[in-house]
Amino acid sequence: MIYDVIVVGGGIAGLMAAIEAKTDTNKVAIITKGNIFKSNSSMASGGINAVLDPENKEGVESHIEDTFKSARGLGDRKTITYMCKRASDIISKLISHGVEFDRDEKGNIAQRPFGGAGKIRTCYVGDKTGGAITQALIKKARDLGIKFLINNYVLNLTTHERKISGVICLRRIDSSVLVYPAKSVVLAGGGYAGIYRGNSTNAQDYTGDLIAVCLRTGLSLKDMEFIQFHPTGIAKTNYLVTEAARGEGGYLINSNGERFVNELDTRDKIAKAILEQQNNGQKVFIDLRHLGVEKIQKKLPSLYSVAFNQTGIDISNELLEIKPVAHYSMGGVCTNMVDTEIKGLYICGEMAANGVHGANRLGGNSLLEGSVFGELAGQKALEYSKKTEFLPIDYNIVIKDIQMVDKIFAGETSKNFNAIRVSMGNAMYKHVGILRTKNSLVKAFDYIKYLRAQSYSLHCINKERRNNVELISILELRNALEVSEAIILAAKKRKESRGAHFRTDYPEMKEKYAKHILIKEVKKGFFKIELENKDLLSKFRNLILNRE
Ligand code: MEZ
Repeated sequence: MIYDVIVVGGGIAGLMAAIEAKTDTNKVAIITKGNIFKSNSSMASGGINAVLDPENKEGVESHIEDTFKSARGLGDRKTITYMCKRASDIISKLISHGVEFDRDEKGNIAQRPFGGAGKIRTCYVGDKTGGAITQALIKKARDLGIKFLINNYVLNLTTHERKISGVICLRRIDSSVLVYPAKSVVLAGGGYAGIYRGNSTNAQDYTGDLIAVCLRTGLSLKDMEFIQFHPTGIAKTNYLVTEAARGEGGYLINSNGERFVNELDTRDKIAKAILEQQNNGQKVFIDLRHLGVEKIQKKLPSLYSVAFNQTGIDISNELLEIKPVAHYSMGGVCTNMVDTEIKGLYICGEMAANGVHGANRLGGNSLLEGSVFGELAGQKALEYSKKTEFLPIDYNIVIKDIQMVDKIFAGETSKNFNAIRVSMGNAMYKHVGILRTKNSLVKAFDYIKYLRAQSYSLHCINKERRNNVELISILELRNALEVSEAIILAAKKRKESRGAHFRTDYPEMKEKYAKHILIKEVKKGFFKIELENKDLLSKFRNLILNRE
């Protein structure tokens, strides 16, 4: 089957893109590697930021300013402005697609306070906002006749003269390598915070597969060192304690019962303050007892039941121990809004480094970014598909992918992919976590290099081709290790502290580093890493603009 537009990723950005790209006559498909209901978007529980009245110029301006300030000097004003101005219309569009936001007594959309925000602007559906939005969009996409190609793992992209021509996938059901030709492609495959396995809110397969695919396609990565640690994961299980818990009035306290931070500060500052408490031997808890059981059950019903089911704690009566956990990746593939250096290829959502979040993202801006830039990517992909033809598929890459899969099945191994995956997550959390030093980064680099070498001698122990979980895990692991190396290299290069990147050996923010770090794979396994030279980035932007 061939499709005019293929979207990879079933989170909010991918769904919005597919819906925008669909017409009565064209063919649009969404490819996902797993369960469509388990995207990371559905984990962003607390809400989506928007100034609802577009005439409220001052309100929109303050959203722009808060976002820009939070990005710590690495925000792109043009992209941020576009997103904040589009927010009100996006909320209306989501409502028309079936999202039922919570309302106040007067019937207006209710909003709650969120961290780093000068004004109250976070719209929500209880504490299941991301889940509610993605469910409505999945239904809308189905009604429009968008095809869901689930359980397809993207191996590579094919291009012809730097124009997109198709997507190469591994079909999980029988491990066969397939090519889906397309006139245009949108990538919205999520971020890479799942690399911090065992220390992350992300679903465990959010480990940057498509980011590695983009590296292999010759695209540049940007801001890879900026991993957002959400201040509050349940200490026992890493499950997200939504920021809405603090937005609704929850406190953070230590073992002495003392509050030690402004709970509505930005996430980078709160996560660091919590870690400092823990390093001083304190445990840290979220205290919601004063909110009362009625408010908790109304505003935070999922947290109430999850906390009880996972830990036996009744949050209306007891303290819940928390710890910071990897939650979001600010870095990703370098884009200009949604455009890339490859014609017909658009990138949006968490995997795009479009400059909206810079060094630190505001809570509630991820669902907004996903929907706004998903919408734009879908519109652009549709327009492009109308004026182009299907282009030749590069079968050299397809053959190499078939050979790679056969090789993983053919050999024997004594190594265990799961042990390597767990070691990777622990090493990244320990050495490339909230606090970093040159020594910790060098240690992490050597270790990841070692694991990377090991990963190339991994083979499937189970040789059955139907639904082989091992095969996907090995491929994911190789990608994750490649992305880990990029994170560490960028973190080593940034000899300062800024936003979510804190170097204890360079605790100050430095003017010299008010720049992005760009990474490109120059040959298999070798990265070129450079501090952005303004000309370089504007050259890249011009390249894209001149094409249009
Ligand atoms: O934007 C987010 O990451 C978000 C809303 C998370 C949350 O705490 O609920």
